[in-house]
Amino acid sequence: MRATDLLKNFLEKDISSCTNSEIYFALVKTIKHLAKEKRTKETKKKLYYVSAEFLLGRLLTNNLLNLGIYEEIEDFLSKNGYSLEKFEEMEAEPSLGNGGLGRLAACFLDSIATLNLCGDGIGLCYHFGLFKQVFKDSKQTEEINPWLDASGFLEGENKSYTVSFKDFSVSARLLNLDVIGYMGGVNSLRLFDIETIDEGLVKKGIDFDKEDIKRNLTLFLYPDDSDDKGRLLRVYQQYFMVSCAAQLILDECIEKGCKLYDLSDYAVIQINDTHPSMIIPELIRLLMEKGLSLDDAISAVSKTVAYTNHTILAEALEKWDISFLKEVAPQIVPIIEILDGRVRRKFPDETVYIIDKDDRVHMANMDIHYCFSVNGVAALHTSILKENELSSFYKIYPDKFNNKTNGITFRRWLLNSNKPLTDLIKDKIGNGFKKDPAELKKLKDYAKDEKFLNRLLEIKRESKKRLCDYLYRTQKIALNENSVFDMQIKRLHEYKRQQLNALYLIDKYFEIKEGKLPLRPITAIFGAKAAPAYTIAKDIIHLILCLGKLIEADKAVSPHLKIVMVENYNVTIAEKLIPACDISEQISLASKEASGTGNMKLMLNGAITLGTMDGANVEIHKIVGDDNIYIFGEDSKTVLLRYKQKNYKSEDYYLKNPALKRCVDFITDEKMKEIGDEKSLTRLKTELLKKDYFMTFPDFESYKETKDNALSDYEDRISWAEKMLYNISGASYFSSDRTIKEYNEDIWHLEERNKK
Ligand code: 26Q
Repeated sequence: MRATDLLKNFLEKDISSCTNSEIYFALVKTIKHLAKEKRTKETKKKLYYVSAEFLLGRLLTNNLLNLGIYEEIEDFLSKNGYSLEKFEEMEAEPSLGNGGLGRLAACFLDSIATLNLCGDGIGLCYHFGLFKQVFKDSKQTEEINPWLDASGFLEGENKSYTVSFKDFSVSARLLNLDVIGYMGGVNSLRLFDIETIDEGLVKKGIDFDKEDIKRNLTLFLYPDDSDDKGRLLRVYQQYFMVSCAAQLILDECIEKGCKLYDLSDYAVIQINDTHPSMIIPELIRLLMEKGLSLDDAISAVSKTVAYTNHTILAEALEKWDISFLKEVAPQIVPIIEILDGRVRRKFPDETVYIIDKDDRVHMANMDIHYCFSVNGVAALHTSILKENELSSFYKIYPDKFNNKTNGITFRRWLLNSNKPLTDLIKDKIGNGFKKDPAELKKLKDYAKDEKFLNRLLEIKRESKKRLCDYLYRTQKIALNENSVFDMQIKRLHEYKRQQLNALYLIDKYFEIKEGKLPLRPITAIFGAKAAPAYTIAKDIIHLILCLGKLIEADKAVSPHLKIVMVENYNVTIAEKLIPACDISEQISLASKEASGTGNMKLMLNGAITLGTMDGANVEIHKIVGDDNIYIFGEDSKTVLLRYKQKNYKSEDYYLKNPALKRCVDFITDEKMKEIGDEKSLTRLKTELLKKDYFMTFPDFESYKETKDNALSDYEDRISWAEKMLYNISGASYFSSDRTIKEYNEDIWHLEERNKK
């Protein structure tokens, strides 16, 4: 049956007498029906991608596109006087992720299904997910973000598991979400919840009783982990997730005829960072319960689980006090002790122990010893893991280590979010790139085609105009569409150095005051949430919002410079921002950003990167070449050496460089204190002067010079368009289809599924 006929059936009456909500839910039903029809038999071996986060974004239009019925439905609706956009906007974005790691998991699910591989995601169904960011008095405040009722895509399943904690147990409820590949297969995202959840537990903002585990377990994603109660709750969540996952995986494998010692013939489990690490002892425990010997259980699990590392920040590597694990799930503690004992007997080097001398369990260490694959997420990141952070492990297990440079799905980040650019590309090189991203390279043939380059510029202009309308309509933010759009959109963290960008903008403010006007007005756009307990990150948000206000009110400066921070940056807003970006800020301290994926989305949409030699920027640089990217700052070797020498003093740079000093001092200038909170601004300034752990100051000069070069190059519109073209075509490498093919060839070894 055609999609429109199905839709009409689900509407049950003539569309003209339906409410918007009836139409929305009929659309959802149509999608679910078609997904069910498309499902085919599973292959013997299946991938389970276990992750505490899946940052999916809205599903409606992406699903229509992937099913190949977008145009048909759009046509039908418009003939009846509706725009599809209206229904798109009714969907609440699932709130199941923080940032890069969660979004990567979502891109991977899309590519796995598109490539017709059999692989499900497993995670948790957080009712309020990540908080909603609301600005009050130029500060971030946090509110709950309910999304479940307004989605419609989740379906309850008739499966339930029991998870036992030390003093009590909970019943798990399984929810299913169809993952529909682009002209490909259909898989599932399986999300676990508890039966006894109580949304009423949430008091003011995002406060709730952190000790009432039976009622709070799946309320929030990563509850505040700045105190022990929050940390303990996080361990409860993790154990709940992996215990459900392990039970589900074993059930499915047994159903297919698995005898358990041959588990790795039926399952491969990719764990997304260390958050699901407890799946290793939990699976060993369950296999032994089902009759396997300890040795056989350890061997079966070690052949099945693979680990991806997403960070080299020491503070983000999870270590849990063994007392926490004893409090939550004492049944896995003896197994962890056995695993650690085996390591200790084999290796003299204390740094590779799982349990350290302070009785803390190093989750990554357990993963590396007992997984068959360990991968980093960009070439530089993987080599830093091998040579620095994890070098003692690399010596022991050189063959386990491999790199899988991240990627993004072009369906969401080009086909769906930038239709005019998609059409232009299609006109030039045909439709092939939609299934085979390598075909994007063909665009290079048009590097000297002025007509094509002008069209690229025109599309960028139109996207900027659309963004202006959207931001005005939704957030009352008014932008000058003829200015340069410079964007830094990512989680707020000191290592990402939003503060460096802010210092540049203060410098620009001074220049304008002195009469040195930019060639064209500049709009600096930020989008970022800070972790609720991360004080300095919130201070940086405060600084940016105050600067924005100060400049807005200064009539001499405001025609030339505007600073805005969009509220509650999420996937939905990213899809509007990215097509409109001219300059993509990727300015992390070299060695600290594992990969970055926003950098890939922005280049794919014709933004030019201004960045350090960090994460995947290094590979972007290699692909597009010096002329098509703006690289500045110290490289990772210099930075790592400085950390080793422990002799960095930010104050030296401040005292040596009057321009820098003037910008830093301005943070607590009288004008700023009039607008902002003196305590917060002073704290931030002191942090920079006395610590600056992420070394903002040494890169200030080269950042300023390089950014000013980019702004001046921008004025040669045709040569800028050529840079855009090289970025769009070079982005082909960063398709998550390429990444997933590599995972499959090197780690998973899944066969393709039969197609319908
Ligand atoms: C750990 C312990 C306690 C509480 C929270 C956490 C925690 C939570 C989230 C640790 C890490 C995360 C998220 C990390 C993340 O998003 N990493 C990003 O992963 C991307 C995908 O690989 C990379 O592109 C980014 O460079 C990396 O920062």
